[in-house]
Amino acid sequence: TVTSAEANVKSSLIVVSNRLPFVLKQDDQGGMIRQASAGGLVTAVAPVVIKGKGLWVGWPGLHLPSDFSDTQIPESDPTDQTPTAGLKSDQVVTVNCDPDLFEMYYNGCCNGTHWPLFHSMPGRAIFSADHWRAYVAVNKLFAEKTIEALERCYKNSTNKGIPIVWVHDYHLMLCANYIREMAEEKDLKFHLAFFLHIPFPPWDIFRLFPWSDEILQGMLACDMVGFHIRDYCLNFVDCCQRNLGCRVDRKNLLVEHGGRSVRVRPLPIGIPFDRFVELAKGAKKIIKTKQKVILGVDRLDYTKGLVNRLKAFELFLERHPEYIGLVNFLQISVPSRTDVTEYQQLKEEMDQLVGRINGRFSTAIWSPIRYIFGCVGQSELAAYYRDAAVAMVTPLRDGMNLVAKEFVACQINEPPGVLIVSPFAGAGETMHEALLCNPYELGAAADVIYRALTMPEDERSLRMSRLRRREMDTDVNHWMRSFMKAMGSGVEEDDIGSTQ
Ligand code: ADQ
Repeated sequence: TVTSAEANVKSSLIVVSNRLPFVLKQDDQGGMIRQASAGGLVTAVAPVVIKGKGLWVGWPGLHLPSDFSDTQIPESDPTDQTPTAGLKSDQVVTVNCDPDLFEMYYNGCCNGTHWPLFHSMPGRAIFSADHWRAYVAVNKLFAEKTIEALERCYKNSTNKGIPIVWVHDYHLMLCANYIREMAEEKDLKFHLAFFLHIPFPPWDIFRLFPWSDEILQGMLACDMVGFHIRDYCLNFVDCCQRNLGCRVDRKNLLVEHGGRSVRVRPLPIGIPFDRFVELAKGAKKIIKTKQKVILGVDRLDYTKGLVNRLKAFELFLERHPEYIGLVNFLQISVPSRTDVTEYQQLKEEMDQLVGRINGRFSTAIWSPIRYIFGCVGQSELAAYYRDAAVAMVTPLRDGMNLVAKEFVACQINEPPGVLIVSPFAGAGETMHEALLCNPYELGAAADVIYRALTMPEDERSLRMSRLRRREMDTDVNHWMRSFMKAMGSGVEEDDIGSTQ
């Protein structure tokens, strides 16, 4: 008999994402090693895949030889403690693709077109038919591999429930449609869902994409389509009605398509809250100055509003020279998409801006901005989050933004610090007790910095305790449960992993 938590996962989960939850690397002996990744998404999703004997379909982070077989994927290292350690190699389906085609799909269509367009920055988007063809081809390839995963799932699993296929993000918006077509030919039964991690733009932006109908049809092949917040759901519903002429129900968030009723759901993602609390409790102190620290942590991406943030800080120093020598801005930027020109230009712009502001305000013993360009470890990050007086999370546009949530989780000291968040991030919609700051309006942003630095202790405590309570209650495991519930699949508490 099947006992314990496994019995409670009624359906196997097949996750389809651009990247696998680990990367494969060639070792010195010509063999292959698995290097785990520890993001919050993986932490929550991997245990459900593992326990339900599901599978994960994705690109392994390197281009494999064309004769590569998934039987060559190594098992995880016995010392591996990460959530994917229990994912057996036969639960993984790699997508291997011609490097030139992958480049046009990934840097071309995904990051060159969809990323800026979906963040409502059409001026930065490149519209190329070649890139689009590559996107179509790679989405088909992912769909073929998902069918392989479904067949494997039927063969291996003892679960009686119908498997759930869960496709992730803007890289794979066409995939569900191909999966449905290919599966119909083979008479495979499954539930199909999609989740978008970035915003879904309003219709007048979305329609600029020459193949926008195909994108909608791709997503509408699902039984359920999830977004972080209701506004993105409504944008999507609106586009389905205006582009495709679908019948829609805005109140209940339903779209009729192909004789089916597609559910559209807000599913705001959370973080592994308890894990960040533990990290913050154990992290060594790094910030040792008496100066108050204003913190920024982001991928170096033009959507994150880094240039505006530094300019707002410059204006703050101009208006409040009494803070010279008393406050530091610490910006930690992790390099991202470094082979894309837009990102190289942003790096240069940031380097110059930091230099200019530091040159303008520095004294012999103090400089206003410290700028770390690199990835910092989780424990170090927790120490910065814990000891900062203010966190500025001010993207120009952002699906959710996990940094805002990680900061509040790590604010374990009394009195706590202050969170400043942009209303144009999903987090700005849900984290009501944060100070709102429009990053486009530099004067107002400078005033918000002043307000954060001068906020009375009791107000800081009240705001932070409410923010922390909400993030604790709606952590990433809550998100995973909400997804399974929205799919109508019973999952017991035990099946969603502990995040510590
Ligand atoms: P991202 O655009 O990557 O995610 P975000 O949600 O902020 O943005 O997540 C970034 C992650 O990277 C955080 O977990 C953070 O700790 C980490 N990170 C950032 N800078 C770092 C550094 N210098 N060193 C180490 N770690 C660093 C996309 C969407 C978001 C959405 C998420 C999840 O764009 O809007 O919240 O997916 O759905």
